[in-house]
Amino acid sequence: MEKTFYLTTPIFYPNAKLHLGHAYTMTLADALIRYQRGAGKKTYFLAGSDENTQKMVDAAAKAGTEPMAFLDDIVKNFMKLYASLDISYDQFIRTTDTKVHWPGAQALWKRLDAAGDVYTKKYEGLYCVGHEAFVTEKDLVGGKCPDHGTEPEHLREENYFFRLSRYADVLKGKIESDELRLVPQSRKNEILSFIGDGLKDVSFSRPRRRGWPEGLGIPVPGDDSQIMYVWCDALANYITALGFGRDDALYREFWPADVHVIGKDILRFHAAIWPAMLLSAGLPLPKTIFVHGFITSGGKKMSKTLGNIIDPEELIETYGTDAVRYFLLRHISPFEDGDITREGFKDAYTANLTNGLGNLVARVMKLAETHLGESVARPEAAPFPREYSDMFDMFELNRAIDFVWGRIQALDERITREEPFRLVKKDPERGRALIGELVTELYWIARLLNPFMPETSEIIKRAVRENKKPENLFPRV
Ligand code: ME8
Repeated sequence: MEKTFYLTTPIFYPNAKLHLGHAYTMTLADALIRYQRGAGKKTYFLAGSDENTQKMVDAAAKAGTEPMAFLDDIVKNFMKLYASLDISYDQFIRTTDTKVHWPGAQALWKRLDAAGDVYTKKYEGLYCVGHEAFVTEKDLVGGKCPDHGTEPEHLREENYFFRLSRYADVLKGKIESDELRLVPQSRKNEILSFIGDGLKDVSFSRPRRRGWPEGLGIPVPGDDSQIMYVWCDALANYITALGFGRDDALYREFWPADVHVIGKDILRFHAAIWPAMLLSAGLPLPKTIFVHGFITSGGKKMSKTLGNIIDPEELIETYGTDAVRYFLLRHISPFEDGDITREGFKDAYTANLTNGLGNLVARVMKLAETHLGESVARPEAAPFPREYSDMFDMFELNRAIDFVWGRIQALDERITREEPFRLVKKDPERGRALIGELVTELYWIARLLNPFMPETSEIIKRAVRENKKPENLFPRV
């Protein structure tokens, strides 16, 4: 069995605060990595921000702040949100980091160039700043980008191009054979059909922008008048963070990535452009790309532009970190879009956390505290049930947490059926044995909950260790 596990997340644009959609990506990623850690792997979890962008410069101008200060501020907010969500990342990479990120991005560029895959071309086209990508007339509705509601800029430039077209066939083969595995199957089909139509070479640099501050945008090696296209720059983060092009100890240990976690909007960048760059550079491809759907609110993609944002901080303040993690992981399918309403959230909280798990922990630990002299033996090192592990391997995290809830329910039912509170009075020895079994099962539940609700898991484990009923876990809201 492989001993290491490297997981990456999209480096989000720091042009606005993150919303529940971003929180969703990070929570899925965190549950996956905690599972792998619990299963004994040496893990590495990367997060970051994608900073060399026009949209950030625009947002800073709008806020009346100097761009670099604006960035620092927003990045602090990213980290604050990750802390309140209990995201256990190992590194936060910033693409303006000239020491950590730039050497590797430039080294990668040089490899593409050496492979003969970089050439210059005069280009004219429509550029959507929202997407940070060229778009075509047929992507527009009424002359505007339907996702961002903005008119694209007309650009006429001389750029460096990347010979993406060259890799279409190889890529297709690798995706078909699952050498580069795409999860779920529907995304695999989608990208195969996209690649099957042929791939066009992509513009990979931009002329250095007027109005951009010093330190924004990675110079193209050998041509200071150009900076790297933001996606070329951003995708490289997955290896530059490991020290590619500077000090590659981590790179040697962890690359290729076990999984890139992404949302469905950035599939083409990750499953076409990025692996083609790696092929061109002669580097190994990531093993899996796991593509989740969108969080919608009122049936529409949650997004700043649409103004239907739910602020994760606000939910965390009201319900607590683990309640938010619980909801995102259990009540949203990782493969499809899922709608979130504040009412739905509250109902699930009351039914499954306050009345469900919280109540169960209180009942079992009250019995233990009252009737057991000492704590019970704990199933500390037993391997996870096969079914549960398989669900993680398939990225079916909602099913894995359903599995835990199945055991919560079964334990509840067992208490109702076997009435330990009566039995312990009638036959103390058998009663205590039964209570011991209930506590052992509760400990199992805590272990299985760890990837999803780490703090709750720890509180339950401690309660069992100390043989003491904990404080109310999920107070009524
Ligand atoms: O694309 N539901 O950054 P970005 C679920 N910088 N997930 C959502 C979401 C929603 N409503 N809205 C956003 C970029 N996301 C690039 C990435 S990676 C080398 C560069 C999440 O800030 C989801 O993970 O636009 C999506 O893929 C990502 O945010 C887009 O983030």
